[in-house]
Amino acid sequence: MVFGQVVVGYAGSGKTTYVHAAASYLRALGRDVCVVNVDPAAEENSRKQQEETGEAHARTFDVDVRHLIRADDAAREHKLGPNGALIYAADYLCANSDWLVEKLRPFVARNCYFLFDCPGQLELFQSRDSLRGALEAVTKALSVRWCCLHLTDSHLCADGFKYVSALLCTLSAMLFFDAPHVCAISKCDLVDASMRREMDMPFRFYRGGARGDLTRLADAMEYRHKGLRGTHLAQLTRNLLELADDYGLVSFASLAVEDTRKLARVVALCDRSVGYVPASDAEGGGGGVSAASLVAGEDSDDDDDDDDDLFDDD
Ligand SMILES: Nc1nc2c(ncn2[C@@H]2O[C@H](COP(=O)(O)OP(=O)(O)O)[C@@H](O)[C@H]2O)c(=O)[nH]1
Ligand SMILES: [Mg+2]
Repeated sequence: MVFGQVVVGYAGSGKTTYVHAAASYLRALGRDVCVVNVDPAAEENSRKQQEETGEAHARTFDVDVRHLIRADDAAREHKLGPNGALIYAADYLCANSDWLVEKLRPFVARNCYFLFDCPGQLELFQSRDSLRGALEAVTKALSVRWCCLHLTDSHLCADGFKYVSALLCTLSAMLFFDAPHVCAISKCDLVDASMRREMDMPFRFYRGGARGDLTRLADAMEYRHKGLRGTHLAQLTRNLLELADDYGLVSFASLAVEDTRKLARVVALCDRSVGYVPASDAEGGGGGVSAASLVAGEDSDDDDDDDDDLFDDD
């Protein structure tokens, strides 16, 4: 049995940045990692990112589905638009999932921990003939135990409606990924005073997700958006928040890739969700950080956003 994370979330939520940061962190702890790109359209993204950030090199993957099929090639060959090409490429990957299985097999033999960087288009996972089918084939052939790490960009918390739709997106991923789920709000380092002022509730509330009374957000939105109260939209928003609350499914860890403590906690939550005990923990600590102790920290205290306390007092 080998273990891994399937990292999903909207485009731009920080998946690619996270998988590389997590891989560096895990390798520094002495864990063998295999980073897999499952996005046939990823090159365009990484080129764009290189231009934006001035990075010298595109980030590399140990296994890359673009060596099997690239969305831009599919677009050229079959005269498809960007969305059609992506769907074609995902279906092609599913039909040729043996290719992926064979590419991953040597890493399974090394007992690697897998980090799958997925496309932002979650609809590619809704059909069994698409990326979901490819993942199922890998799981079956190689006995991988996954958790699904779902990233939600922190800026979505600054708009109640966007937060509600992000919650729904997270819940919908839970429906079609038959695996334990870990949810994190990414880019928490960008939550500054001005973003907090835009939020209807203290930032901690959004991270707490279903652990708080989510309908308090509906109250706050109705207070802020004059004219919302009594409308169908207000009722729908409230009902959706109640639904998320009732099922108690969603709560978010906080993530900022440059913050090793936050990164380590997310990794530790993923480990715990699949029952993975890193060798360093099993042997009583070793040189690494104990996943169990980090998760215990997460459970016992929201201490990783000290300034939230200041904000709450405002
Ligand atoms: N400030 C900050 N920026 C981040 C973080 N994670 C990702 N980003 C930036 O968010 C943008 C989108 O990230 P990317 O990993 O390409 O998102 P993806 O489309 O989900 O793979 C890039 O410009 C990243 O540098 C983070 O933790 N903090
Ligand atoms: Mg990406």
